[in-house]
Formats: sequence, structure tokens, C-alpha cells
Amino acid sequence: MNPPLKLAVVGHTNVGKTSLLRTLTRDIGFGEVSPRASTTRHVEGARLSVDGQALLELYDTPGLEDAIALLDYLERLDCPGERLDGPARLARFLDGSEARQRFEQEAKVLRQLLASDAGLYVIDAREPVLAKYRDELAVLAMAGRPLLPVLNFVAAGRHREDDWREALARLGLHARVAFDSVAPPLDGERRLYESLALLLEKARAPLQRLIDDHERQRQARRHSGARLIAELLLDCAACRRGVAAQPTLVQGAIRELHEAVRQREQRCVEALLRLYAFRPQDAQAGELPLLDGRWGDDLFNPETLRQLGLKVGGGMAAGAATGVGIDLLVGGITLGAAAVLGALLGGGAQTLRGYGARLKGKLKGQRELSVDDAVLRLLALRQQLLLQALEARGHAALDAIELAAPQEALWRQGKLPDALHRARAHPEWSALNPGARLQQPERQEQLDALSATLTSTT
Ligand SMILES: Nc1nc2c(ncn2[C@@H]2O[C@H](COP(=O)(O)OP(=O)(O)O)[C@@H](O)[C@H]2O)c(=O)[nH]1
Ligand SMILES: [Mg+2]
Repeated sequence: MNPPLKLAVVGHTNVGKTSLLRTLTRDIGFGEVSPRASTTRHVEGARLSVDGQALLELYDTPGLEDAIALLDYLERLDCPGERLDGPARLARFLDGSEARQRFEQEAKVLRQLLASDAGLYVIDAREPVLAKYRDELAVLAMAGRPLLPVLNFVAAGRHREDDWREALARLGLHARVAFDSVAPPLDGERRLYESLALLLEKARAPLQRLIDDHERQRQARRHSGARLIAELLLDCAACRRGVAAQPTLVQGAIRELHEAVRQREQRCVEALLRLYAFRPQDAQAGELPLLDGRWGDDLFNPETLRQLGLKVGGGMAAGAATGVGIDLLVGGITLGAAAVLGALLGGGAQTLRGYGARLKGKLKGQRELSVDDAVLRLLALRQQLLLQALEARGHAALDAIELAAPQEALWRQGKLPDALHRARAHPEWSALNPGARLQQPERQEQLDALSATLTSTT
């Protein structure tokens, strides 16, 4: 088995070396990231494995601080008549006393680069190409290791990628990748490894394995993410609260339902953050702008009627689906409701036994409250936006994600997925209801269907 490929992450102080490592390892806790200079004082490493096989080791290094003075010093190391090549020059420097004193920090970096197969040279692409950076590259080039420049901070508006590209070419560095550790390009990691494979022939196979594995993991995360959202929506669509039709009780029930939905959404946010390996405080569910509740029209839901074995005309079913008939049994019987009632009675004892109690409750002024369609649409949109934000977020990001409410026009109207209409008629499908039976095959089926819809629209 081949030993893992070793990469040294090198560059000036504060250009995002530690941040790049966090993003490539998907580890928010790696090292210490800080806007202050020189937070990384020693060499720290991380290992990436696939199926238990270590493929890549990445080493963080302290920043190079005084490359101009070091280059001067290195250029004066030849004895009279001698012309050292780069590695010989560095070897002499590292054996000398200055490597333990004045240039101690730089010596650590160079030792690590010499112990590695290649270096990633991280650049803050917002910076002008200053002499100190050119000298840094000249010093690093002496190690005789392939160097891949990583132009970091390219998501920032004002960067100088073109200046850097030209300057790097003049130094003989023609491969490079654009990256941003906080908001990495979607294919940034793949391009980084592919460019590296061009510089290092022996690294091609392990890097390709890494690329493939990371793509598989990305797909698996998306799939699991869509499923977490589908669970949230199903729980909310099937949730119901019974309450006597008295204004104060009704207000209390609405508040209670509102709170249950809010907490359920927050649980989904936390699960998504865990799935993407971010911190719990990296995003919060926002306020729910509305929840009026929706009154027991589930009795007229086509799915309920189907369960009852009732055949109703298209107009009746459509009316029920759009909420016509809400409250009918409380306020007074309209034609639609009467038709259902008649059909129920006509359906015989068998049918009435199942639904009679709920129906009787309604007739006595007991009401059933459930979650608005608009709220379900809002939850779906908001969580899908969160999922997209998590996919695009680097593990070096420090700011929390703002979970703003999406535009009202988007969630006020529109069709609900069929799975949610069905869920309305199945209180036992909601973890928010007592007596939930979440393993029912039919629920799982609807969950799969809903996840698939969400995956295709995310
Ligand atoms: N916006 C943005 N900020 C970054 C990026 N990389 C690093 N930072 C920030 O730049 C600062 C220095 O980063 P750090 O990783 O500690 O740099 P190092 O000294 O080279 O290890 C920190 O405040 C990071 O959050 C990037 O690609 N984009
Ligand atoms: Mg650092």
C-alpha cells in the first residue's frame, strides 16, 4: 500500500492557510483561525482517508514573515567559487544557527515543505503582487517541490486574479486554482486536486479516489438533507390539535401549535447543520411569520374520503382540497358538508365507527386545528434555502447563516406535494401527535416520494 501523499500548505501570514485546511477537511475545529497575524506557530496536520486507507496528509504551517531578508541571506550562503542549487542552499541554511534564531518560523515551513511531496501556496488574491510575495516564492522554489498556487479570497468582489496569474507565470508557475475557503466554488475542491494531479503524476490515482469519494459523500448528504426536510413537512402536515370552540381555548391551541412547529423546524435546522458538520449556532430557524391554523377540513380531504371508502364527485373532492367546507360542521351545514355527512351515514356502521367519534366531536363544537398550507410551503422553501447555503459554505466560515423568510409571493400560493395532502388524513404519521406510528410502510412511501421531489428542486 502506498504511503499517503503529503502536502504542505504554505504562504504569507493571514492569507487563509488554516482556513483552506478547514474547508478541505470539512473540519470547523481544525487549528486556529484568526484575523490577527501569526496564529499558527507550529506545524499541524490532518489526514484524509477513503475506506480506511489514508490517501492524503495536509500540513498547516506558520506564515512566512520575512522572506525578503531570508532570500538575501540564502543568496549569500555560497562559499567563494561555489554555486549551490536550491535544495543544497536550503540544507545549509537549515543546518546553520540562523534557522534556530532569526528565521526560526521560516525554517519550520521549509522543513515541512522538504518533507512533503508538494506545496499548496496560498495567496490572498485581494493583495497586490508585492516584492515580498515574489521573494517568498523564490525561497519556496528552492525546495525543489512542485508548488500549486491557490488564489484564495476570490469570492470577495475586489480581487486581482489577473495580476497574480501574470506574476505567477513570470515565475514559471503556470498551474493555479481559484478558491475561497469561506465560500468555495462548487467544483473548487475537485479542480484543486485535478491541478495537483497534473503536477504530481504519482498522485493521480489517490487524488481521483478522493474526488470520487467526496462526490459520493456530497450526493449522500443531499439525499439525507432532503429526507430531513421531508420528515419535517410530513410531521407538520399530519399534525393536529383538538380544541373546544371557545375563543380563549382556540387562541391557546394556536399558540401551542405555533410553538410546536417552530421547535420542530429548529430541530430540522440543527439536524441539517450536524449533517453538514457545522456548529449548532451557525444557523437558527427564523420566526414563523404566520400561523393562523387551519380547521379540520381533513374530514373532507380526498385521502380521508378514500379511507372511508366513499366515492365523491370531482367537484366535491376539489372543493375539499381547496378548503371549502372548513368549519362547515360547526357553523352550519352547507351543501358540500351535507353531502359528505349523507354519504357517511349512507356508508353504514362500519364507516361511522372509524370516523364517528371525530365527526360527533365536530358536531358538538370540538374543533381540530392543523398547520396552514402557506406555513408548509414556507417551511419547505426556507429549509431548501438552508440546504443550498450549507452546500455552498466552507468550513472556514465564521459568520452565521441568516435564515431570512423567502419572498411571500413564493409561499403564499401554489400546490402542495401530494404526499402532504395525504398526510393531512394521517395524524399517526406525525411525530408531533401522540400515538405516532412513524414506521408505517405507507408513510415511508410518501416520505420517499416527498424526498425525491425535494431533491429534484433543491
Ligand atoms: N472571506 C474570506 N475570508 C477568509 C478566507 N480565508 C481566510 N479568511 C479569513 O482570513 C483570516 C485569516 O485566515 P487564517 O486561516 O487564520 O490565515 P492563516 O494565517 O494563513 O492561517 C481569518 O479571519 C479568516 O476567517 C477566504 O477565502 N475568504
Ligand atoms: Mg494559520
